[in-house]
Amino acid sequence: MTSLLVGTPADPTPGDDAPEALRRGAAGVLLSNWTGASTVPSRGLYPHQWSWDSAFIAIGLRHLSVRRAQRELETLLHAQWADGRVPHIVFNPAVPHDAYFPSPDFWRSSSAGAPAGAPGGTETSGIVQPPVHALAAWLVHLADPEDSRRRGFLPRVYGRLAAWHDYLTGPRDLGGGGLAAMVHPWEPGMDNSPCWDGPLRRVEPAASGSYRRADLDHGQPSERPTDLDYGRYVRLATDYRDSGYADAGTAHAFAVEDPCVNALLIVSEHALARIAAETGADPAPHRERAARLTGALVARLWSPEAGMFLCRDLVGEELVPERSVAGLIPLIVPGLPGEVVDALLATATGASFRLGEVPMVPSYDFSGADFDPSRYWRGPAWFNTNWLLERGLRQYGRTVAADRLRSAMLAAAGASGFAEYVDPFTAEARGTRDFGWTAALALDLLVAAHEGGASAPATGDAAADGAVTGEPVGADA
Ligand code: 9WN
Repeated sequence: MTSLLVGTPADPTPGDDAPEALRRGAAGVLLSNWTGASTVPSRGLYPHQWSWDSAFIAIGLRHLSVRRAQRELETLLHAQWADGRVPHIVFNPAVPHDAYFPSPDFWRSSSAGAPAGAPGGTETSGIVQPPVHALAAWLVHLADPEDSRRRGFLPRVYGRLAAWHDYLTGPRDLGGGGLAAMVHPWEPGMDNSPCWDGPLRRVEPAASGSYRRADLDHGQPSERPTDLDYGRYVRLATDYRDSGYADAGTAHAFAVEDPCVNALLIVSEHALARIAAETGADPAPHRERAARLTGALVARLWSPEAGMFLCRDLVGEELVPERSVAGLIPLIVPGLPGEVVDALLATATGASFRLGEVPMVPSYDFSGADFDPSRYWRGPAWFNTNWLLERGLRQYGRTVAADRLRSAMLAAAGASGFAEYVDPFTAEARGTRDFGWTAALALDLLVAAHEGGASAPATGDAAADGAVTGEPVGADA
């Protein structure tokens, strides 16, 4: 197992074997969740390949095996549809259909016709997840640029990543304001966020006897979405499927612009500019698109009153007043106006999120009416969102806060058995254990801690995109 370990080991204090134990534990999860072509988030609860999970997993896997990390992303990208969408699940044909719901016979991707055009030979879902992939591809490249060049990794993925971003900024610009919209609560990756309660109220749930929830075979009902919400998820997915997965020219009962999704799109667009330059293509269109998206993000989703970004409900045509961690994640976006950065940092450290006071930032406002420390995306702290915040803090020069968050995450990852998420007050394990991105991102933070910064090495023309390169663009306040 350890033969897959590459790079310098973390620098343990004499007599302290905690970093090495954590490294071995994280590596063990990634190795046992590997299926031969990709990594499952969890052997029990999520036994297929998930889109944004795979991107986060590749970011950690690159420290164990660059080739596996490349393969992880390429397996996902090979399931890309003709219209450019990257599906949120790629199904493993060896796993029985009743292991996860909705299964391939629900999505029927192989019969989705033009213009969506699912690939032949692979069963997938028909919705998407946040675009972390170009960022992941760039970080995987940086882990061993020579091997990457020798194997032609970036030239192989560049076209698919560019088509993915074209899909999000084209057919998915449902609001017409330049941002990508999500048409199902599973798409922004924070399924059960209170941000969706208002928009979901308009949705008639599917009849409860028409499907069977497989998630309750593994998760505690008190930690999972309610049956009412699940019925609404099923209704929305059914209607989207029955429209032929059409984006334009069809009525969407649910359509939202999410700040985390769009912040990730911007950072990935900066990464795409790097990838373009590395492969001999023109980076300028990507830089221009990143700048346009940044302007649209601030114009459409920034709320000076809330001191953070909010989700926009495109059906109700209003900002959703709920404060979720998604609204802090734009800290990863380079070049935000100074007053926006200052307000975001004040909100992150204030009563709603208590950065620096609690071990990890919660998924939802501590003082919100719907806060619940155990229920899915309604309060618990997740490792991927905290990893993003850690990079954002570091990008804007808040090194002390970033270092403190990193230490807390490393402690929580190990102590929780690489839990899917943790109680935001105590960091006690919640959800499933041996979770892929928790292990991967812990590994990434461990390497970064050893190297004394963010985990991606600096590459030159930095200050414009610190979250991509890991270089700070501000100073500790
Ligand atoms: C639906 C796999 C996924 C994550 C999501 C998380 C959860 C699925 C579910 O698990 O969503 O996609 O069944 O609840 O919310 O972020 O990608 O880990």
